[in-house]
Amino acid sequence: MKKNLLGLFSTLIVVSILLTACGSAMATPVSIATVVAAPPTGAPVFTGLGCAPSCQYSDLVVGFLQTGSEGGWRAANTASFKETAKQLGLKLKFYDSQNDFAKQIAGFQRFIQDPEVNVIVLAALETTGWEEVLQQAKDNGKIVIIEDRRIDAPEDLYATYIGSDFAEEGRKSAMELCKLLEGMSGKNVWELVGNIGSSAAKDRGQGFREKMADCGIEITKSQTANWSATESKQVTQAWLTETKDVQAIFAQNDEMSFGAIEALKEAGLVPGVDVKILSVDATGSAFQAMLEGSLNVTVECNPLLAPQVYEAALKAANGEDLPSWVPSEEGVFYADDPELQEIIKGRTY
Ligand code: GYE
Repeated sequence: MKKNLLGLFSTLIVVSILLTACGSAMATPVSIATVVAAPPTGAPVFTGLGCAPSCQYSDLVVGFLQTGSEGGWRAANTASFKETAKQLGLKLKFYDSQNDFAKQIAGFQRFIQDPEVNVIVLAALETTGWEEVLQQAKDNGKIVIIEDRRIDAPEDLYATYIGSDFAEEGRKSAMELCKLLEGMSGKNVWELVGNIGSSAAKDRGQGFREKMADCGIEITKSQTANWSATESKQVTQAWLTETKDVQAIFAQNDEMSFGAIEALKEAGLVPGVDVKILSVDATGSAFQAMLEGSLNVTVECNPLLAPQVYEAALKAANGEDLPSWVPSEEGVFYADDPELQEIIKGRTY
């Protein structure tokens, strides 16, 4: 018996040694990365609010840190949050960061100190600089959700990110410009960039560069115009004084394509014909520009994110686990699409 026990015991030791060896062997190479990326045990980042597991939208007080006003996309995004909050009966505290990063951090800290606020939603002006306030928010039991623009911070400091795959928008943009420039000798492209430091600008540019070589596109000029039609007109005018050897413009948002279109017209060029124009966002104004023929293609970026954000906030409030990223569904639209008029009727922004 004892021998058997001894035999059994030694077998157990061997097995456990083996197990630990396997466990650590398996864990070490793979687990570190994923552990940082997603909670290993499926445990929610936030343990829920006092009303969990039966919190309602009326229990949520959301502090929303918007970037500031930039154009049609931003206006639609802000409206989505304000209107959906009314529909769901949740209290929304809206903070306009006026496109100023320091003001956005200050606004974040204000919501951390606000005893009424239990959810903080962030549309980040910059990708970095958030870890400290995120940790403070977590220590104060505030649920944090990142919307629109991703950030570079450990994912266990926020409940989830809801927004577009900007790199994919950049890849799509390059592939569409390749089609537009087919058969053209030159493939010189000018890039109008969003605000430096934002994930939208970084990732769209990176995605575009991943695909542009497929058809020999060259970016011969690239500069920020801060999502603005006024600035992009000035930038394009300056470039046109240097050269007119451009076959296409990649505008990282609709507004910047409108400024470029104006500059080309004033320089005696026909936008959409002499110079192909592609933008990202697909707001109502972009469809108008396509109807006029001055914009050739627009790659969609969905601004109506509030319903998904509030749904995720309620799940987090009830202690439910959330995926680390909820990407948006998006399309591409063409000026030469015979259905364009019909498509426009169905658009809400
Ligand atoms: O493309 C642009 C806005 O973050 C996706 O910001 C958003 C971008 C959008 O100013 O129009």
